[in-house]
Amino acid sequence: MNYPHIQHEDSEIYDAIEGEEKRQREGLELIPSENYVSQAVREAMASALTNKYSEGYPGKRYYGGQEFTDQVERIAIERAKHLFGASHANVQPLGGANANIAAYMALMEPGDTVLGMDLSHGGHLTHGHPVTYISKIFNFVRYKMKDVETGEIDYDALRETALKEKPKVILAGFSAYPRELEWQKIADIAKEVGAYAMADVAHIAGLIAGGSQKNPFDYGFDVMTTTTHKTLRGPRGGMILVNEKTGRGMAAEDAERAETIAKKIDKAVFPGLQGGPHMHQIAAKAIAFREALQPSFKTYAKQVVENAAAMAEVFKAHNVRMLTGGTSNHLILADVFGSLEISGNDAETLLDRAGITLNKNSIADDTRKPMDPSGIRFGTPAMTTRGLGTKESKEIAEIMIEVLQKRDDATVTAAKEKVRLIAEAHPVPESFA
Ligand code: DSN
Repeated sequence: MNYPHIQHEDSEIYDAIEGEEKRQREGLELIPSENYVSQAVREAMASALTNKYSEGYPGKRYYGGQEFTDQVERIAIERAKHLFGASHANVQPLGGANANIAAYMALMEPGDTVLGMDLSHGGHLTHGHPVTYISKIFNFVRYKMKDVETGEIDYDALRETALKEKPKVILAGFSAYPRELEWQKIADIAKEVGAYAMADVAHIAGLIAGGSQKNPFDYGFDVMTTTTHKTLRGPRGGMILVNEKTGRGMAAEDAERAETIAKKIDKAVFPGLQGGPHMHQIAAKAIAFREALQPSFKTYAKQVVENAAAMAEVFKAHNVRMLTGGTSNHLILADVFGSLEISGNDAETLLDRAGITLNKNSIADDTRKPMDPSGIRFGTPAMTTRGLGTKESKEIAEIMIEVLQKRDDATVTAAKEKVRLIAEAHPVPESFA
């Protein structure tokens, strides 16, 4: 993309943007929550829609001049519903955190309880980490994995906790869990204790949309929250979806229940939590949803999972411990401190020097500090967008292991050149239409 006006008017920012463009072009992006969007998505983000205030919802706004913004938001809503089989979509959340907070506000009163995944077992900050304000408003209790070597969730303990704590919401979702959840078991427990079943699918939304992972709505979940910029490959943003086919009662009762939830969610997003929606971002979401509705997105989602499995194979062959023993989705959590005697932070820095970007990550019940934990987390959504397949995935995993084992300058320099050649041979595509 060219930025002639920025270049002419603000060279400091221009240099930083150019630097980032080059970094993304020449390196390999393995942060599992990142991706490359199409030029069409980027054009929408830079469009005149950024100038507009549109508080409210299509047909019911607090400002004039909404002819085109209404059109954009209605299209985004319809595509989102279609993509996930939802009865309602709110496409206004500015990010995943906002989507989660708005969903909590819609489904609960202050002081109510949420039963969610333990944060050190793959949950997310917005699932009630003590550093967040939301943790002071709602009461968060936890479930965990039964066995960190297989990733199996302790569903019996989950049920017992649900019976004891009587949560208003059972939250299923994660930002560092490499396996698929048993959605049905969680939905059944929610039904048994009269809780809402909420899934935070931020990491796997694209895999669900592409048919490579199960859709929680097919198992009776009430609400899904997600970001739009991870595997879904859209602009940075969030979204909340509602399901009317929960099977909790007769179809008409379920539809009424879903409608009530939908109204509460819309109110919670605006005016409850946010002001004017970012209409340029909503247009970009609509474009990404259209891209995800194409048959080629199914191929993409399948390849993301196959590439992650190929990388896990290499790590396994080198006896590097992976939490849950491997992966069934797009990400891998490796215990590099336990297996290679290098901390997560040092591994991140070393691989950065070799042109491979990933993130340090705590592992389950980590005894090390979050800024220098035992693990690294990496994944395949962005590299798969570049057209890399299982052969290159294995090659990259081998490069990573060699760098982490040897750590000397010559190895890092040689790795960086290999990475540059792989990246050069697989430029980021401009279009997925
Ligand atoms: N920061 C995101 C991630 O990397 O998973 C979650 O919000």
